[in-house]
Amino acid sequence: MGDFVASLVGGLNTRLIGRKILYYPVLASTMDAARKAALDGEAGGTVIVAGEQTQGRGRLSRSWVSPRGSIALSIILYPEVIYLPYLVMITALAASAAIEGAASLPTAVKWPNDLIVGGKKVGGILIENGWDGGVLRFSIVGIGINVDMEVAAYPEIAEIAASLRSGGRDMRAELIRQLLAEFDRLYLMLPAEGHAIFEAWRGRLTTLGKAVTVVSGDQAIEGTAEAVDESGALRVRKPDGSSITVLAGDVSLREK
Ligand code: BT5
Repeated sequence: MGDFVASLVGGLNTRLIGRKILYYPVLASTMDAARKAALDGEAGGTVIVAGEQTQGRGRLSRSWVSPRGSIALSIILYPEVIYLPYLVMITALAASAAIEGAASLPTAVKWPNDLIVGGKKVGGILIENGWDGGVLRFSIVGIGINVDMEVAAYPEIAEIAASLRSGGRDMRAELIRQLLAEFDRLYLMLPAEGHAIFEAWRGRLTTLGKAVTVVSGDQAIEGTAEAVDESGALRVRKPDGSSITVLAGDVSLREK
């Protein structure tokens, strides 16, 4: 797999993201490896890539299926606090552009963090921040994208998930390269271009205007997804005319 990393690094011409790439054939989760590296002072922009994960995770302690062949990576960042809302937007924009570029498939974003191809989830985003009291020490941006995955072999996601097909070529390296290059470009536009990034992200969302169910713990609230704001929060209009605003970390969303 040395070749894999060499091909990734060799083709990258970024200023910050992926200047250093660490590849591990097997990790529990790239999030934990990246967190540990950040605590050890690893350089910002360093990317941890796993060949496979044995304990990949999503938000709210959910698990992430991450077999060999799929993409699992985490980016170590030391952002300003005011950058935080934009990280999920940048990640979604970079990942969807990379899927469109490398797999030639139209890709949508389902609020807050699902990458959708043909109506199904091909990838997800997980952002975890390291706080020391009120001080932000680091952020870890995790991205998983299914490549050559036999979705039917995983009953828990068989209905909702889909996978890209590499068709024999090294789509994974190409996809990662494009993703890191676009992430680099967008991240280095902060903070000045935050609003433009927000608008591009909003334009990619399939969620707005749809009937949705917001699930938070054992509560389910029905309504219409009405708008997102620049903090990344979603406003849902309930049938009685009142509205609620929900944050990405807290809820899952079912689109009708
Ligand atoms: C996510 O969470 O979608 C974020 C996934 C982030 C994964 C990356 S891989 C690299 C890094 N290291 C990690 O350990 N994680 C990150 P969430 O919105 O909570 O969605 C999780 C739900 O997606 C699960 O409960 C399943 O229903 C579904 N799911 C699990 N594995 C999937 C897969 N491979 N493809 C599509 N859906 C999946």
